[in-house]
Amino acid sequence: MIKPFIPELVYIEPRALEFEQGKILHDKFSEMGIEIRETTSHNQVRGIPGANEFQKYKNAKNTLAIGVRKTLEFDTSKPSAEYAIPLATGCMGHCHYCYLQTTLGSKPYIRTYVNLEEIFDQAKKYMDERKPELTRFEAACTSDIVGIDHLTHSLKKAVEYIGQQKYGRLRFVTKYHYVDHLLDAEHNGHTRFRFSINADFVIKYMEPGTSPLDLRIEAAKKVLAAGYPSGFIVAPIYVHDGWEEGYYQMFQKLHDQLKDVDYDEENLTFELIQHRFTKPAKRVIEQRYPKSKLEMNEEERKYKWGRYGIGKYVYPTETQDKLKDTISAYTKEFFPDSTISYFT
Ligand code: 0TT
Ligand code: SF4
Repeated sequence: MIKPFIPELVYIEPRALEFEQGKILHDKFSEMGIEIRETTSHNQVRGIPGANEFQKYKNAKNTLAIGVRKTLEFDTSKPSAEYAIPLATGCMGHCHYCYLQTTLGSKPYIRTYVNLEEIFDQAKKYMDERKPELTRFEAACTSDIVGIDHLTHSLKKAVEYIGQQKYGRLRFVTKYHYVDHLLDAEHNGHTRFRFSINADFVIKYMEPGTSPLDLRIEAAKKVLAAGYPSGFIVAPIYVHDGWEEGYYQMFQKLHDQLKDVDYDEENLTFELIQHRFTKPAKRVIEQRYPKSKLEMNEEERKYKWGRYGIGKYVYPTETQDKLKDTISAYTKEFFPDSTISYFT
């Protein structure tokens, strides 16, 4: 069975020790007997071991850098939220299709930020600008934050901070089941806790290093019981032999496992995201996961212009409609009172 993430190597910026969180993390990892090295900047960690690029990439995913977040301007995060809240960057998972492979470029190591108060103050500014409209913050744009939070508890602090904010909402998504420390957080119903789910084929062949579906659903049950507004992200929706059956079984299983939990289905959300890739991503994926079953054939896709001029390949309109209609119908069949937030 998969174990909670423990880094093999830790880097720390000297400045991080000026923050409470930095000190806590430093002491924790030194007590755990993990090697801690100094780095001048969490953005430029050097010397991650590895005989070749492949080894270096693997080792980077087991390396944690503790630093001070300097860019306090938040990215936007359509369609899931107004802003991306930066608590961490990087992930120990090895999902073949993951967009972090390209967005993090040559820096796939995991970073956690210790200046939480500054980050929360910035969030407050965004909330103040928009009130009385609610402002939603997505904490899972640049990492699987739940997967590392058993070590840092920064997500838990964010949940409790947003719990106090009349005009703020927090959300994140995960493929991990290490949720226990988050169950007693004072969320006040302001955090939407989502789990990423997929057909067996996708999980089996394309999501190494993540928790199996059964454990994600078990964790979702605990989260529902803890009163969190919850949801599921079906992503990436990927066309493969027998996909209709595969996604149907996924919904069937989800329904069977949730049916004895007492929760408000009207407050359950589903987000549907079709598979997409960019040309640069395809090159990186083919290098890092050469045996992957993930097919990225431009001829079978539709090109969609994107931000910063980097377009992505999505499914052709007809396939998109089929995916959207089919998965929406399953959602309605098994969870008739739930809401589908979007298909993208
Ligand atoms: O392949 C990933 C795709 O999934 C992206 O197009 C975003 C999308 N996505 C991911 C989504 O629609 N809903 C989500 O909840 C996400 C998990 C979070 C998210 C990430 C989002 O909603 N919008 C985004 O723009 N991102 C990413 O954050 C993309 C960009 O790299 C970064 C900063 O904006
Ligand atoms: Fe990427 Fe999420 Fe997989 Fe981590 S769990 S590798 S963030 S897709």
